[in-house]
Amino acid sequence: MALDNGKRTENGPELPGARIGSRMRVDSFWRINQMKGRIAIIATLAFYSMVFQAMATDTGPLPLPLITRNSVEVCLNSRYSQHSLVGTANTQQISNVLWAAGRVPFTGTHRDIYVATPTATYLYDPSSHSLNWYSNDVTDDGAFAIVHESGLDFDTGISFMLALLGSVSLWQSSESAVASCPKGIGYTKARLVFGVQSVRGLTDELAVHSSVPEGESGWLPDPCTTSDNSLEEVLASLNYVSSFIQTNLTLAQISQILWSGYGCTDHTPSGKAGLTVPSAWANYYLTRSIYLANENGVFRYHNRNPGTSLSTRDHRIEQIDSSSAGRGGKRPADSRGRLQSAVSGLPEAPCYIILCLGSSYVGQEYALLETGFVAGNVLIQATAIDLGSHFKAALTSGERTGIQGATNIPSSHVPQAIVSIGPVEFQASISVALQGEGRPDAGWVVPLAVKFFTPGADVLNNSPIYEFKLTTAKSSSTNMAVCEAMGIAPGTYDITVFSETTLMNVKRGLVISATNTSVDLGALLEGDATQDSTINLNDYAILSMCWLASESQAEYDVRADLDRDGLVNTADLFLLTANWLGISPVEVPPQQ
Ligand SMILES: [Ca+2]
Repeated sequence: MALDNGKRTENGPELPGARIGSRMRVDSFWRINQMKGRIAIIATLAFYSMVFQAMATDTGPLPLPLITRNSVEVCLNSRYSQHSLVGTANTQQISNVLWAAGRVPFTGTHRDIYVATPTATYLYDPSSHSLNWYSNDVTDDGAFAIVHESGLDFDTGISFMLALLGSVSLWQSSESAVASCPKGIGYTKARLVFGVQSVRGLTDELAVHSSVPEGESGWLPDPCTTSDNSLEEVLASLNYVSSFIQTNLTLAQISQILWSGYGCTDHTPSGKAGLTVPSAWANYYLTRSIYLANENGVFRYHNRNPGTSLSTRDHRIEQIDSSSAGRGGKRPADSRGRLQSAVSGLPEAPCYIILCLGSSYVGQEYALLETGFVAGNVLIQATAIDLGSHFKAALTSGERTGIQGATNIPSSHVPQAIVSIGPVEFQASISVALQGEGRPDAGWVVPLAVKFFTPGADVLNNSPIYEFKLTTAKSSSTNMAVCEAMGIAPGTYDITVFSETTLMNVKRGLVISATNTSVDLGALLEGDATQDSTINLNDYAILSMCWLASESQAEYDVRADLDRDGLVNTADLFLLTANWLGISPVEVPPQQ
């Protein structure tokens, strides 16, 4: 939907004219983002630092976003809306909020982010973190406002949610506090209004515990309200992915995800128990209509007890069975395969959260915005605990009924979006040094067996968790043989590596926690031609059988050509004798 050709109204500024500015295609946007690991945070922020040292005046670059060190969890727990917004914002405050708004994915074809200030309205460019003048319309409410095109409510909700968390994070920083409220009544565009004013401050006080006794069906452990992550660093590398490791979530992970999405805080607006998301008029449109589908079945999330009273708090799940939908016949508990069949483009994931609205709320802007709020929180919380998320919105009517049929969700609860959640497939860049001074470039291309074990494993006898048969390439920058191991779940591993004629190296206690972790597995010791884990007379026998043979001759045996230069000679003998009586595995010192 294009922006209206509107003019300034009595209620607030319009964004006249056709939409302008850059649009990123969803595909390329996320292909780029998937490549960014946590390592890229430093590079990203350093880039901003170098390019945007100058403070913005009215257009141009914004300052580098401030890193507050406040955790995702404490910001979620502390969030609340203030409705009377005043004060004057500086560019640093606007920078942090807009940067957060622009970091998050969108499910439609485009998204433009505008900011209305007391001076003018600007179009924000997330790729360069800068402002372009758009119109002379000014905000008539608060210090500034983020404005999104109407009709893109789910995507707007995601962006607004992360933007306002970015403002909450400033509550404990070198900047003055920034309060917020999603507004829009009387406006033709969705807007999130900010004020610079006093706030309650951050709190890690947990307001809710499961009403179900521990260990019983429906019980959820207490969510964490603190962590050592930093909201801005998590935002810098959001795990928005469409490929997951099919490992089921723990109950602690499920508890944390559900609480982040729609859990209670200790804020009490209008006598109602506040949540991690804002809700227009404290209506809480998704009450009792958030469902979780995992290996054990389908569950409804309850944040109220008893019933739906909005003044109450709870944190539990209730299993949905065939009777809840008024349908005959019991379906198998695990609905995930049926969901994948029912919804086009739904990734295979170990866990789905289905965001529904009651029939009477369907199509209402504020209800739809709220589904985006929930999705945004789930994405940032999942990232903070090393999980990834994916959104599927704009469901067709066929997909909606298909979801209801697959899960036994009541027909009065209309699915609006599905959030897929699971461990992210991480990648390890493996590098080893190869022996042999005369090794030609082609000799750096060798087969490499790489195995990942649970820490403390007997790596010669235990079964690995992952096993890769890779081929190396020569890295000209490091003079190492390198290769990539893909699809690893985050965790701590003992990693082994060996090639056709080398002993096995092992490096223990390696933490795979970023989307691309570099692992230096040391120098592989040459000479184990027989691959019996020791370098001895058996290996010498193979070498002596083809002594002085070149690769064009029939007696040449590649297993004796340790430096891969096409000739079995003294260079190979020296390598064998240098490593004489060596035994696998060779322990490589822990990574620094
Ligand atoms: Ca050789």
